[in-house]
Amino acid sequence: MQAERILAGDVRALARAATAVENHTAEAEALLAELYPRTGRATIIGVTGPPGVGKSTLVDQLTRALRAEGKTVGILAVDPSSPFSGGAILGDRIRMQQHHADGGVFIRSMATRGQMGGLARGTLEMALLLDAAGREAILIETVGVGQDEVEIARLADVTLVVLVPGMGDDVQAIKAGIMEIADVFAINKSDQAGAERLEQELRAMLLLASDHGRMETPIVKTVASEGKGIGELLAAVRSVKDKKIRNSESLWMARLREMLRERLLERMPAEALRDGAEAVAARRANPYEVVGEWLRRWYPDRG
Ligand SMILES: Nc1nc2c(ncn2[C@@H]2O[C@H](COP(=O)(O)OP(=O)(O)O)[C@@H](O)[C@H]2O)c(=O)[nH]1
Ligand SMILES: [Mg+2]
Repeated sequence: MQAERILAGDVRALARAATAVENHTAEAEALLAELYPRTGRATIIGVTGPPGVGKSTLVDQLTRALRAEGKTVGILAVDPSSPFSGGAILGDRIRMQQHHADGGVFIRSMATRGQMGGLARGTLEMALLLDAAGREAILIETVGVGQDEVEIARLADVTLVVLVPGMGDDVQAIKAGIMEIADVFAINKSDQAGAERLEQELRAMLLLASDHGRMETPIVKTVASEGKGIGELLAAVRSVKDKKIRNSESLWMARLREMLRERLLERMPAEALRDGAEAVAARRANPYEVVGEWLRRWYPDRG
């Protein structure tokens, strides 16, 4: 019954479900299982980059542009650094208040509770929920380029990496992480000096990596605080998405494989994992036989 209300776009049912998903409750799992067949329609856009580059401002502007087209939007603000939910994103909350009266914009901030990899999983589940609720675009803002963020970026159909002029060596420092996940670069704060140079540096980097087809990665200059370049940015995101759909059987395969793996590991009895690790550490068993034994125990047909 709750599922029906969510599918019908009921915002209050969605909000309640989002809280359940965030808390990983049993009801949330049952709900997601029921909703799952109705997912796979939303466009998921990841927005990542160092703190202060204007990610939230860009998300806000992209949201306005999408709303102007009549599209419904879900926003997930993910802050791995915040020890308590939403604490560090208070400023964003205030900025986003303008959207609060608009039922077409659903906003959630998420923070890790210290569990490794849990953030990526929680984010995927939240995105699935928003997708089932009929949100046409889901914008996921993440800070920096740590492991969690790379995983979260992989959830997205299109990952937008935001940089600003004057980062200097920072571009070099983060390049390893961003090169593999960036589908589109936004050079935000292009009202400030150095935007041209940053663009040249990026193009040079992309050229070096051109064997991966990265040369075609769009670079769009924006001034998010003034709403400049937003149309071009959205167009670049869409063209990348179309290209990706043509090039891959399903954008969903990788992220679902990851989800299945996590679920499987989670369901494994903790004591089995602990006992196995102890046996291997004490050299009473080798890793191969431990895994072999697990497989025989849980998948007897394949032993
Ligand atoms: N000059 C300038 N400032 C901007 C631009 N975009 C955002 N800002 C400002 O940069 C600051 C950080 O923006 P925010 O969106 O919170 O960055 P985030 O930490 O990446 O989410 C805010 O004060 C914004 O008003 C821009 O294009 N030009
Ligand atoms: Mg932000």
